[in-house]
Amino acid sequence: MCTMISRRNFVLAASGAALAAAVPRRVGAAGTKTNALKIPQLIKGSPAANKVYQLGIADGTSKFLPGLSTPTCGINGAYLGPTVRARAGDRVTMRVKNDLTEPTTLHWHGLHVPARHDGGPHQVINPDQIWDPSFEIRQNASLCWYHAHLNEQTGEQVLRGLAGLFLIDDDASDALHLPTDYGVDDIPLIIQDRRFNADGSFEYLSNVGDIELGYRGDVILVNGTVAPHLELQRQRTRLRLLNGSNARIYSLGRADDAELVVIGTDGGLLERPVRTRRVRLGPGERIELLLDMEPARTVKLMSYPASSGGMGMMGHGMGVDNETFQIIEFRAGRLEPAAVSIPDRLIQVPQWNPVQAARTRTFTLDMTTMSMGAMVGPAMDGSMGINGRSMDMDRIDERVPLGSIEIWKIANMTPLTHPFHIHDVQFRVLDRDGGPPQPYEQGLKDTVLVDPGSTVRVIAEFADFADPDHPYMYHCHILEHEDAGMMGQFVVV
Ligand SMILES: [Cu+2]
Repeated sequence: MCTMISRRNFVLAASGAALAAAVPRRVGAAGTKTNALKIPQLIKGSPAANKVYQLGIADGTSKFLPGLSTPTCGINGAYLGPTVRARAGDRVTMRVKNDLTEPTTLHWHGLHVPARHDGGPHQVINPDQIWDPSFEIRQNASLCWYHAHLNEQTGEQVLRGLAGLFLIDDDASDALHLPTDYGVDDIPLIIQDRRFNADGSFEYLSNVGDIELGYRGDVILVNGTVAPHLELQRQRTRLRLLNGSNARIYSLGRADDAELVVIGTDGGLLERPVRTRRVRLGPGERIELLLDMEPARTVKLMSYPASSGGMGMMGHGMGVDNETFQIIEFRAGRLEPAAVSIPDRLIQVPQWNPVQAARTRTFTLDMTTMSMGAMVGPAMDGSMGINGRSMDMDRIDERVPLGSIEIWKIANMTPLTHPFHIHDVQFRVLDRDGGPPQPYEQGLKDTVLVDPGSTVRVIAEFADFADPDHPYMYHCHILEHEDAGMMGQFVVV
């Protein structure tokens, strides 16, 4: 059973020195023994005009560390959930049963669905209840995901395991003959970091930095596997990565320093493959890679300090995420040849011209205990917010006219990088401090990293679902920040 901790009751009174000391143990490979990567079960829904997916949320027990059991939560299993696979144009019903002893929600992160079906903080599923939203898949082939989104409890429920992948296929993607054989040459990788107590349970909010910096763990899990390896069966493998961590930002690269081949981001494929030595992936973001393997080789996917690899960035602020560690090791099995070469062009990514925008809204991220250049505090109410206000379930912050194209300008005056997520839409990143986004960010996205002192502009069309009564969320995807109030609500009207 998940313990209830109200973020708002957690006293935030840290000095800079206390926070520096609060950065947890360094991520270490726990010995040299590796484990075969677990692959989440794939569910395709009942083969009817309306595909029904059964998702049962329950408590469970997982084994991550030798000789220890960890109380966890999962969907159709002890930890994490199955991969939902659907197709653009499908009508789907998600039949979600809550067998926990506490309320939860399930949000379809990245999906364009009516707000009342979005699974945000207002769509509470009480214990023993079934919630069965039904919607049409109206978007590009992409790797989306689902996770708990209960107000002030998201961090802990996701930490315990309430997350899974949502794969969408479409004709344009199929025509490219990219690898799509799930678990064979199309490999999901949910990257998370966790800390453990001596009894094997997850350690959470034990540390003053857990809220202000966001939770960091010293053990990396991929699909719930500690120190994973995977033996590849094809010369070419598609890797679909989700940063499912509460707060950690990864700067991904190969140990041999060869380039990564990026073909997709949050909301679908890029226009053409991007070759780069580093990909920065914040909480909630996804990336799709193609990995070509040669016989008898090993490829190690690593995370590096943010400022390494010629990224020309300052890092994520406050000295966080500046470690080097392994995520997963790929080994060459008996490799079947790839059918086709990597296409030069992938898809036509929708884009909107800034002159089409009806208006620009500004969202300034606030941490009342921190400001640029100096630590101040203790905070008046220990809260975090956007535009000077903390999340209020009863307040609608923005009203967006149906069908309008808008620019949302996200300004970060805090000393930490924040991943900003908008529900309902897939946006394009226009610019970061007036300069272009990274090449691998130039596709449809729903989450974007905003660095300290930086301003990012995104553009989106708010189509299809007007509803004055049910809001969508926008928020920081550092789950501890979201739970502390760095979230707001908009309605499409
Ligand atoms: Cu944040």
